[in-house]
Amino acid sequence: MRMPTEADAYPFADQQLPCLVGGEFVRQGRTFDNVNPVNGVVLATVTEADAALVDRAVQAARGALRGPWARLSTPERCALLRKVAERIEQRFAEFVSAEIADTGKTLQQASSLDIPRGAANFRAYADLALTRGSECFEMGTPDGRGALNYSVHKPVGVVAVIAPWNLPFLLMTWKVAPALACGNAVVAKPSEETPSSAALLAQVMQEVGMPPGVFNLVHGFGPRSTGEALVSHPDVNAIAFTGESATGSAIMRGAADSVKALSFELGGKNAAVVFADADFEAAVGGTMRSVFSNCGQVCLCSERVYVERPLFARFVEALAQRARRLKIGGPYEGADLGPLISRAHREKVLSYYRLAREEHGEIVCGGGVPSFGDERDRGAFIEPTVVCGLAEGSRCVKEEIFGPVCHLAPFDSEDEAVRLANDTRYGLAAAVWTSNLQRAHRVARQMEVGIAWVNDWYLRDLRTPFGGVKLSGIGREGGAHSLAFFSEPMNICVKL
Ligand code: NAD
Ligand code: 6OD
Repeated sequence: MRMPTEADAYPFADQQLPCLVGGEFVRQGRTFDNVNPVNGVVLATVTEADAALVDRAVQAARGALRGPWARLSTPERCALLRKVAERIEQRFAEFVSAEIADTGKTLQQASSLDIPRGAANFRAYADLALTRGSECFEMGTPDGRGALNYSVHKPVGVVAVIAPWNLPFLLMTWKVAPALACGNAVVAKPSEETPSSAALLAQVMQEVGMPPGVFNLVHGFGPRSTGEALVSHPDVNAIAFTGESATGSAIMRGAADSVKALSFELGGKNAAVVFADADFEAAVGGTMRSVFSNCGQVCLCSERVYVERPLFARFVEALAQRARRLKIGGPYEGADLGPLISRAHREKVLSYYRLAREEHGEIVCGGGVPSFGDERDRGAFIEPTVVCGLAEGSRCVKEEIFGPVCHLAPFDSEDEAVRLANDTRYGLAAAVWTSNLQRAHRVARQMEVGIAWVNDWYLRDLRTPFGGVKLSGIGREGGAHSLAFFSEPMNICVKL
C-alpha cells in the first residue's frame, strides 16, 4: 500500500461527485459544495439526491433483492466482500487523500486507522458470515415421530446506512460490510461534510462487479433533504445510523410509521477515571489520546476526566503541558491535531469554550484559535483545551462538545468516582486507569456504558459488542451482533 503525499491529487478535484443508483452514476439536480476544512477551499461539488432519486435508489435496492444477488451463496457473497477489501487496499492512496481532503485529519490517522479499518471491516464480516452457524432443536411430538427445528438467516431487505463525518469511511463500512455479508441491499448516505471516501467506495463496488442496486449511494443533507427522504421511505426495512442523539430521535420519528428496525450509535460524554495507583505515564499518555484524537471528534473521546485527589494537581499539570505541546496543522505537516470538520462546528466548540469561562471554569490551557499567518487561518483549527473547576451540573460537564477539550475534577473514593462517571444522560464508553486488578474489574463493571477500557482507550476487536446505553444508542453492532441486526432469523420445523 503506497502512502499518499501532499502531491497526491484529491481524486475528485473540481468534479461533481455523483450518486450511485442501480449501478449507474447519476449527476442531476441540485449540488452542494465540499469544503476543505484546512483552508476553506471548495474541493468539489456534490450531487444532492432529492426524494425522487432516493426513491429510485430504494427501488433499485429492492430490485437487487430479487435478482442475482439473492441467489449468491454466503461464500460467494463473502468472496465479493474480500474483493472490495483488496480493491480498497489497491486504491489506498486515493482513499487516504480523499478522507484527508474532506476532514483535514492527519495523514498518520487516516493511513493507520480510517482507511485500513474500512478494508478490515469488509474482511471481518466476510469471515464472520462464513462461520456463522444456525440453531437446531429436536422436539418430541405426541405421535412419537418427533420434529426438527432449524433456523435460517434471511436478509432484512433494504437497509439504509447513515454515517457521520468524524470517521467517515470507518463508520460507513462498519455497517455496509455486515449488511452486505447478510445478503441485504444497501442505500448509503454519507455525511454532507464527507462525501468523498463513500464516492470512491461506490466506484470500488462497480469495479468488483457488485450486481446493480446492491450498493446505492445518495449524497445530501439530513432534515428536509436526502436523509429525511431515506429514513421515512416505506420500502426501507432497517436503518443503521451513527450520529448525534438528537438526530437519532428525529430518525426514529421518521421511521415510526413503517416500523423499521433501528440500530443507533449515538453521542457520548465519556468519562476517564484515573486512580492514584495507575501507571502515571500510561494514564497521561492514554488520556491525551482519548481526549485529543481526531481533534476530539470521536464519539468515544473522554470529555470528563476524574482523577483521585492525591494525583490531581500533578495529572492536570502533565496533561496541560502535553496539550500545549501538541502541534496543530494540516494533514501532511506531521501535526498531532488537524482542524475541526468545519467553521460551523468550530463555532459550536468555541461557544463551549466561552461557556466554560461563564460557568466559572479555569481554562488551564488553550481556549482559543491558533493563528498561522497563512491560508490555514481560513480553516477550522482550534486550540486543544483543558478546563478545571466547573460544577458537575454545569452545561460544559453535561453536554457533548465533540472537540479537543476535557474537564478534569478530583474524587476521593471509588464510590464517588463511579457516581461521577455515571452521572450523565449518555452511556457510550469509559476508560479506567488503575494498577489494582480487583478494582479494575469492579469499577469497569459498574460503568453505565456499552464499552469500558481498562488501562487503554479505543482498543478494538471487531467481534465484540459495540454500542451505548441511555442516550448513546440502541442495540449493539460488532461481530455476531451486527449479523443479528442485519438478518431475519426464520425457524423451519420439520415433522420427522
Ligand atoms: P449528525 O447526527 O449531525 O449527522 C449524522 C448523519 O445523519 C449525517 O449523514 C446527516 O446528514 C444525517 N442526518 C442528520 N439529520 C437527519 C435526519 N433528520 N434524517 C436523516 N438523516 C439525518 O452527526 P454528525 O455531526 O455527523 O456526527 C457527530 C455526532 O455523531 C456526535 O454526536 C458523535 O458522538 C456521534 N457519533 C457517534 C458514534 C457512535 O458510535 N456512538 C460514532 C461517531 C459519531
Ligand atoms: O471502531 C468502531 O467500530 C466504531 N464504531 C467506532 C466509533 C467511533 C465513534 O466516533
